[in-house]
Amino acid sequence: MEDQSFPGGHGMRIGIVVANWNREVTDALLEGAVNTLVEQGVAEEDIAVQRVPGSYELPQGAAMMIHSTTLDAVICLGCVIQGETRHFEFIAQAVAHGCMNLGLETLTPVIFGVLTTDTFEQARDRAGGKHGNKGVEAAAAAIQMAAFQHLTDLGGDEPGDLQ
Ligand code: RBF
Repeated sequence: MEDQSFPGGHGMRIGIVVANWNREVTDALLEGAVNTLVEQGVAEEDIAVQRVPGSYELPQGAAMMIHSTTLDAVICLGCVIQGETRHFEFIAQAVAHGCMNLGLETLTPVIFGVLTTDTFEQARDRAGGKHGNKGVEAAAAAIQMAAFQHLTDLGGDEPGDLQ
């Protein structure tokens, strides 16, 4: 991590929900996310991974995880590719809103790690290709938000101190 004051994930318990659609891409996102969590100090046994059929099911899968186990954050990983029909906008909007609403309702950080691209190639480029791996960024966001929540739970410093 470039940011030396990045909080680190020691002692955190993180859930990851992964969509099976476009699995080549979502597996690469998962690998990037898990590697980053471990690099940042999250114990492998504290990373819970669950699979759902498609991205549309991600918020529900995340809700099930939050309500069935104690988690510091949940990462939703998926890949929605623009097709010839309007499914793309319905699915992408539903997942984005679902993740946001779940995070606001439960106050468990819910991280949106869903690629929404025009082509499969654009998605691959962002899942371990020339544009990096968005799973890595999702994991970093999860740790940062979990640390933010711990600080506020303790009534501690201002959130701005977490940069
Ligand atoms: N799920 C994805 O994660 N990515 C997609 O690109 C995707 N495309 C879909 C296209 C159509 C026409 C349909 C009906 C579903 C698609 N899904 C996709 C699956 C969706 O997220 C969900 O799993 C199913 O609609 C079942 O609720």
